[in-house]
Amino acid sequence: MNKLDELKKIIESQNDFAVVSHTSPDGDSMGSILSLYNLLLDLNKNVDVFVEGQAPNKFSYLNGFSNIKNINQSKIRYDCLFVLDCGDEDRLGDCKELIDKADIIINIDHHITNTAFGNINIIDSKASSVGEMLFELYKNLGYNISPKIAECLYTSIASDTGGFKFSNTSSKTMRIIADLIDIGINFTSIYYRIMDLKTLNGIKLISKVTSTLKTYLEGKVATIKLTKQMLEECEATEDEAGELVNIARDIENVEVGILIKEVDLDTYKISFRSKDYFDVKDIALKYGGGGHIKAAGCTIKNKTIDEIENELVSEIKKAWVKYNEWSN
Ligand SMILES: [Mn+2]
Repeated sequence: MNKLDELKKIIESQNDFAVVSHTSPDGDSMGSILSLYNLLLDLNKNVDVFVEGQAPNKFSYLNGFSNIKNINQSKIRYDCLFVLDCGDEDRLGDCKELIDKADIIINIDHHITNTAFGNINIIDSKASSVGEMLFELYKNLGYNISPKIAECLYTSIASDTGGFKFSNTSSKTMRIIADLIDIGINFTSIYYRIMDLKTLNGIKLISKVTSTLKTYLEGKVATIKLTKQMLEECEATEDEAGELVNIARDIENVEVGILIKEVDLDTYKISFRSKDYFDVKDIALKYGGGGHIKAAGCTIKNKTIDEIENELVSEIKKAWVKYNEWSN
């Protein structure tokens, strides 16, 4: 039996389902789990959907959001557990105990590092998002994608593609989006909520962080800083402000943007972003971090915030000799 038939048989023959994703769920996690929650309800199944801690309020417009449970509200046993957008069992946090409570584990993910921990593993590292995979899966299984489900899937795909601008956005992604729009969803409102809407405290935090802006190397490098005190003063969490490091990168003529974030006493997390060509991964690697050419990060301890800033700028200056751009 192929995986699709096996999956269909499980969905049709079993009754008690649980659905979960990784800790600190993002838009893809939230959209994926709630799409499947709504689908299983449409199929008249019993289904519990779980998030560790508080589900991010940003996604409260999704149908089923208010029915999300914490692990202490789970049943003793489930016939089947769906784990979505989660590379390994440890990323489930305290929801990991669901693994032992379910007879069948179905693992659906797009992380290349997925450990295939399920009884059935559907993994596609080329998919932009789990939302994109689920759209195809629901279609191939012959299930109806209601507007409620379509809103969830749109949320997943728009989130993981950064609003359809990351390189994981394929023509297939956009065809799926076209189909979701045809189902009849308020995509402008959803897009706005995911990409642009911020809390007042988030904006206050952006204002504080932006006031620390400095530029170096003829304006090609920009740094900004985030301290614990700023978070306390604004009563904001970092994600209420969006991707802060992008503020530095997105300045005209800046090639490298750096965010230096205080996480603990004498411990700082550094995020690097480059715009066109500078390999920031090389800088992060020097400090035991890693990442990609245009997005990388590392942690630096036992130095002051100013020492870190000066050191990073001089490392970047040294590395820059390999780019002809600098001699212009
Ligand atoms: Mn994802």
